[in-house]
Amino acid sequence: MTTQTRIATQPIPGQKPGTSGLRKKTRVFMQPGYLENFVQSIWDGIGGIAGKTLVVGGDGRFFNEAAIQTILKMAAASGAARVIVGQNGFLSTPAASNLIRVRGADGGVILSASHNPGGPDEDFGIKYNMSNGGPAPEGVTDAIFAATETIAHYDIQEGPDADLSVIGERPFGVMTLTVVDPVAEYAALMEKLFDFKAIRDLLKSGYQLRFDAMHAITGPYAVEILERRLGAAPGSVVNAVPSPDFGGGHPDPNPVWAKDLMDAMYAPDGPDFGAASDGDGDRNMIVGKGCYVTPSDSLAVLAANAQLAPGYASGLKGVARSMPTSCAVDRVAEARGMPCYATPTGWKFFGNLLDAGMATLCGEESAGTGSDHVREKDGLWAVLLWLNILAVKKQSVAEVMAEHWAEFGRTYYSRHDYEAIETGVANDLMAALRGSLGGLPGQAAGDLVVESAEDFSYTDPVDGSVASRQGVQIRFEGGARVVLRLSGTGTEGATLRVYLERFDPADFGQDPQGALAPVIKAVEALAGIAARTGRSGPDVIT
Ligand code: VG1
Ligand code: CO
Repeated sequence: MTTQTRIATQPIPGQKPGTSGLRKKTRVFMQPGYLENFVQSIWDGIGGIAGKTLVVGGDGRFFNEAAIQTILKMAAASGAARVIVGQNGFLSTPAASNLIRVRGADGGVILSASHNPGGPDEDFGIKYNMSNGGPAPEGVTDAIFAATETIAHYDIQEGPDADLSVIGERPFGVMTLTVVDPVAEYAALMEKLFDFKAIRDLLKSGYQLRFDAMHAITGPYAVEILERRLGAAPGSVVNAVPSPDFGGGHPDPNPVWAKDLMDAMYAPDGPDFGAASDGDGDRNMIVGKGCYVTPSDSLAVLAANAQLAPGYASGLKGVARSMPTSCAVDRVAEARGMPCYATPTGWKFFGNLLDAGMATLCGEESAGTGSDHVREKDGLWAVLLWLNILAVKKQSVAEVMAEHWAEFGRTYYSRHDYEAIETGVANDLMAALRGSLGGLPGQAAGDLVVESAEDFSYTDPVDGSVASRQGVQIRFEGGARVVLRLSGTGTEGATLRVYLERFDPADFGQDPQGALAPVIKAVEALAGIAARTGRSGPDVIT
């Protein structure tokens, strides 16, 4: 027996979605009514869910299944027709995006705090995706936030939890619950896009591969695709079993948090190809034997070579990058005569370009790359596209990079993060910098001279919507650039991100931090980071 109950509630401050949904400490989400208020506000913000079909799943972190049970009971109480859930509540972010699309769902709820650690004292998150499979655009997240500010009650079904362990279809209250294999439909899509035979032949030839799933959601996907379908040696996928706290680590695929993989790849007898993905499976890191590929360079290489994979054989309609991502891909686009768009940080800004057929490939410097096959960035997809390219070119990762730089030049790039700064200090720093922009052009900064300075504003070429204050962008004479913005995914204080780049047409062998030293000095002169924050250097350098 199930009964619907209407529970009186009141607005809870601070439920404003950031770069990628609402992210808070797990204990905040576990407070009575906190999740319920936000979920009801999603339903209210999108105009109700009566008669609709939703996809629901998450990255398996602590509180994942409990949150899904609440969402199912709230979907049933608000009259949803059907909810499709991954077995045991598991779905990677790109797999959820794919399911929304292939099942013709009206939308989906994805539970994840992505690259942030998980556990009772770490982070949790929730976001809503639209019927195209992509993150809700700002107009929708604004409506959801507005609903959180006026909420007076939520509806929930009482009674037992749903059984998510058994695949199949059954009633749950008034709606139908469909529990699916989280991997099957995603793996089928990958088989359509890539030349599995060519990759299988490469792996059969003694090629050594190591994929670090970082105890996160991609483990089951990578084991099925890389080991079972493509024949990588058993054990090639490491840390393959998802754990609620990611083995106590940061599921963030970069040289800092995936240090074990980096060490293995730089060992004398290391594997030929290494990769890692993040908590919810939408980010990727690519590293060859003794050769780390920055995400911005990876995007450029994929843009230059995607046509070697069957799914992209007819070429790319265009490419897009987030504004702080390096301009390496712009050079590929220019050489190949394709349009290249620069959007604000966050995947939601790519959706319209992909839907309109204006871009095929998109990417962010934060290790996210993807295409129009879904409407999220996709970690395993990037790994498979790389493997497909390597299988066709019959080159090592280092050879591919050398050839790429020889053709397009090298854009040295790095991101410096200052984490958990006091919010007031971070806001003051950005405000002072914004206030100074008008006077900067022509001014010296360290050994460089400012060419232009702006607070980035984006007008969506499809629907005309405007996103302003998206980060300070300063260009220097001679082609260097720095971007400063505050993170929108953190849960403690503020994180200042400083994105540094310098183009070099000829000298490809430098250490990136050395190559960027003049830019680092210039940004210190302009923003006074050390003096304002009291920090002697960044907490994380990627
Ligand atoms: C970060 C990255 C951004 C990415 C976002 C979500 O945002 O910089 O590029 O889209 O995380 O990634 P911010 O606001 O902290 O800089 V994930 O893998 O959450 O889905
Ligand atoms: Co992620």
